Amino acid sequence: MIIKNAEFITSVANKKQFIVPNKPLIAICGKSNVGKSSLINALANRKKLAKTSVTPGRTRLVNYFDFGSFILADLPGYGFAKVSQAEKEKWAHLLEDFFAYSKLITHVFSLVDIRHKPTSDDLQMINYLHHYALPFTIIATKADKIGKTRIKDRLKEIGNYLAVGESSIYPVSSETGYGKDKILQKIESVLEIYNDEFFNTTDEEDDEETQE
Ligand SMILES: Nc1nc2c(ncn2[C@@H]2O[C@H](COP(=O)(O)OP(=O)(O)O)[C@@H](O)[C@H]2O)c(=O)[nH]1
Ligand SMILES: [Mg+2]
Repeated sequence: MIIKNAEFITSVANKKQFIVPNKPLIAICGKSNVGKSSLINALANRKKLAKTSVTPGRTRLVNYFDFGSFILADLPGYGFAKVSQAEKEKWAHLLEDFFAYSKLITHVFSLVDIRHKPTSDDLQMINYLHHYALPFTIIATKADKIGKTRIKDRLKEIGNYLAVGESSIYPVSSETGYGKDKILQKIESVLEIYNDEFFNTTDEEDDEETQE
């Protein structure tokens, strides 16, 4: 899959502004500074589509990007220590609101730093995803920061901690492009499932649901 002409759509600050997508929507979540914006830029082959930052914790908005055959939503990063409690709660609410509209979300990429043990916030995020029955994939970022021979061990540890199979964690480096192909393949399969479901939904099935 080749991405051409990815474009910024809009930034929103509350649930009233969430966009109702007419195509698959993939959300990207993870703590501040884990590399969400960098991954979006890497996937889009653009340097400055999503603003990356050296000062973490600045994005408290949901940023939407049009990738042609799907939409990417860059979610506000969590777990940034140096903000007030009130500010943290605002972010938490925005995230909760976002996931509560789970019907609008086709898939979630949940990012963790490959170098570190996932935080309790990361674990809570995975629990949210389970709670809302959202299909998700764990992506381990900044793979260039460790030796290639260490990648497998790191995935194993992260997988153990988050209770997901290590083979379903995707290592990536937005810096070198390592692992990007696998993520694009994953996106392709997510889009296929979406389209299959879309075309297989008949009126008959809808009727059955409303009678239950
Ligand atoms: N070496 C390396 N640095 C990265 C990678 N991804 C992100 N970074 C750096 O990590 C910092 C935070 O990245 P950003 O994408 O803004 O994180 P976000 O807060 O999750 O959106 C920036 O300084 C990036 O340059 C990566 O794959 N490799
Ligand atoms: Mg960002």
